[in-house]
Amino acid sequence: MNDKEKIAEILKKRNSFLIGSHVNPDGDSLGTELALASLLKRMGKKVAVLNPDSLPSIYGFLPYKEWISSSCKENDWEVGIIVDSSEYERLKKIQKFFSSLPFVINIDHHVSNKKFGNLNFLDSSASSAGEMVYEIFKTLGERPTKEEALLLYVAILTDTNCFKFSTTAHTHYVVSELLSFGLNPRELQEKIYDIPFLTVKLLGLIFSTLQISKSRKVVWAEITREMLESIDKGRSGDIAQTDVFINQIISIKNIKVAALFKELDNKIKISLRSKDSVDVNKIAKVFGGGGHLRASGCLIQGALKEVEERVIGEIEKEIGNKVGSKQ
Ligand SMILES: [Mn+2]
Repeated sequence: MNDKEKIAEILKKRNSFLIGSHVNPDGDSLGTELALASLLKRMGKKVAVLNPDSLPSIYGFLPYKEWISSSCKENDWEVGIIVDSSEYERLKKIQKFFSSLPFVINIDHHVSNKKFGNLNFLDSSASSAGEMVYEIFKTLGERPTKEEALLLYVAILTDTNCFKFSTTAHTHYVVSELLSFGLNPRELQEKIYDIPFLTVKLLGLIFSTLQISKSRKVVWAEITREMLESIDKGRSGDIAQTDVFINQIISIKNIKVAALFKELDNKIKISLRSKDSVDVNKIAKVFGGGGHLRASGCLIQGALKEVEERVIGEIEKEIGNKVGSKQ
């Protein structure tokens, strides 16, 4: 029996399941855990879903989101199922609800998974945990409902950033099956990726500050307080979704690193993204920040122009070192 067949047997035989996932929930963790919870409820099982953090507002349209909570009174669950989490510690404050359970299933697609479960169903070639859970539906011979298909589609859509990353022929095969259950892909993409009018206006101002370094490998842009005030009249402050801007400028052809400098009260918030192998986590660490290899950030005290000069200098130095070390 392979891992998904073993999981299918456990889902059939056991009666109560506690499902959970990582901090900062995303489309994959939410879609996967809710689809699995819905399937188990249809099979007549007792199910609860736990997340350490609350639901981001863009996922407010997901069916069954009201099932998610951040703690539970009972501790007599027969099986714990943890999805989309490379290590136990990613569960933060809900970890304690799983550590006392007699059996834990770990379903994940991260290369770095620590195999913390009693049963580990791992596939680093899968685009998302959602793609893997669809395999469990198939193994059980269960056709997803329209709501379950929507949840699994959202999981795959968001983890591949609209099918740009980690997408294989198998991913498209699963998506084509999910769409056949009556989903409207354009409507779902709009709900997740369309941005508010004021954000687009601000994007216009930010683009006008775009600069490129001498090496033509680094691009950067600014969000000043003045811009935010002129667009938003100080109303919400919520329009500067940094991810939207930085994801736009990292898509510029032939560059390696993108930086966005946002003016706060007496500090500058810097977001960094990279393509190829430049480690922006290392650069952020120089300034007391951190994050991931290709996405990280830091906070620096000082005036905008002076901070820009220091950070861009450090990025150019890191790119220079990389080129040097290859020779
Ligand atoms: Mn994922």
